Amino acid sequence: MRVQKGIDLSRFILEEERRYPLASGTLSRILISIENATKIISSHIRKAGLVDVLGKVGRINVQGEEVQKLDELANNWLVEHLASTGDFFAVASEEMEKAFFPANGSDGKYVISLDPLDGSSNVDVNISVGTIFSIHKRISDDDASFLQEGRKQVAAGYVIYGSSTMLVYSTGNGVNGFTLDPAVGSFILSHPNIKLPERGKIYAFNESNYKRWSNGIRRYVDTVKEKGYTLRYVASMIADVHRTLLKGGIFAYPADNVNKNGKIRILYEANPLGFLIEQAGGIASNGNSSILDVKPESLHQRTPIFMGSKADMEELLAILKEG
Ligand code: P6P
Repeated sequence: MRVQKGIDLSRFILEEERRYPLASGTLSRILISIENATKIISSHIRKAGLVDVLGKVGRINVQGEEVQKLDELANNWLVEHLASTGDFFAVASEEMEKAFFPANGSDGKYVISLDPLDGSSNVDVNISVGTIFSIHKRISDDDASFLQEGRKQVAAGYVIYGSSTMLVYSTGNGVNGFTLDPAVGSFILSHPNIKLPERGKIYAFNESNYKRWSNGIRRYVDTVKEKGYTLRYVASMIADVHRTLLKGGIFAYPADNVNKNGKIRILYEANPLGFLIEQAGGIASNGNSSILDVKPESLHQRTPIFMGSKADMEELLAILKEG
């Protein structure tokens, strides 16, 4: 679809829907409900230091992590907004141990997996965080619909609350980025048809884990350091992947002798962000195969993850193959 900068997200979504005469408009309505919920989150994050939304709730979530106040608020705003559409049979979230089945969602055609506020521990120190979403078609009357391969996502995207608030998403026809204009409260197309550079001289690995990595990972990092690559690591996946989408290079969270299955969750981190990376011409892998071909076995399953520029990823995967 030919797109021009400056159109707002709502019009872009509706124009994209027009390409599918059989479209019922449900997916468009869902994307607009995500847009509205994330505007509320953005507004609260922008003034977090002034209102009582910083700090911890004093509870540990299903991940074994301290729940931040904004985690809980972001989850509640999103789930309430999405449940009210009646379009979701079920909602899964990093913040909820089990899937939620909205009362008015019994005829819902979709299920959605959410990371309401990825990297939330960074909010207190004003580092970028984000909301990540992944949408699949409903194929069952239970939570098995969430356990589909990432390649079957009908839409995936994120909102990054950074120096500006941006929504980046794909329905399988490329990746487009929209910047929130706070003056008018609309997301405006600012980054049409995002394509990853073929190579980027940036590696985003938490190198403090070096001693815990396999020999292959260490060999790759040693290689890129020799080639003069720059290390950039925010410890907020959304920020690291957003930069990778625009500047190239690789974001990775490998398995190590502490996180034996990796740290990143398949359903609401690796799959949606991997979908965008592959839609933008990059590669997203668990080290052995495309992450989008992995069939998850549980809602909060973790995975080793490597995603980024095609040339860099091919070199990494070749080194990992050597063992
Ligand atoms: P580490 C945030 O908690 C997160 O899930 C990702 O956003 C981020 O990439 C990763 O963990 C950071 O983990 O162990 O490097 O601090």
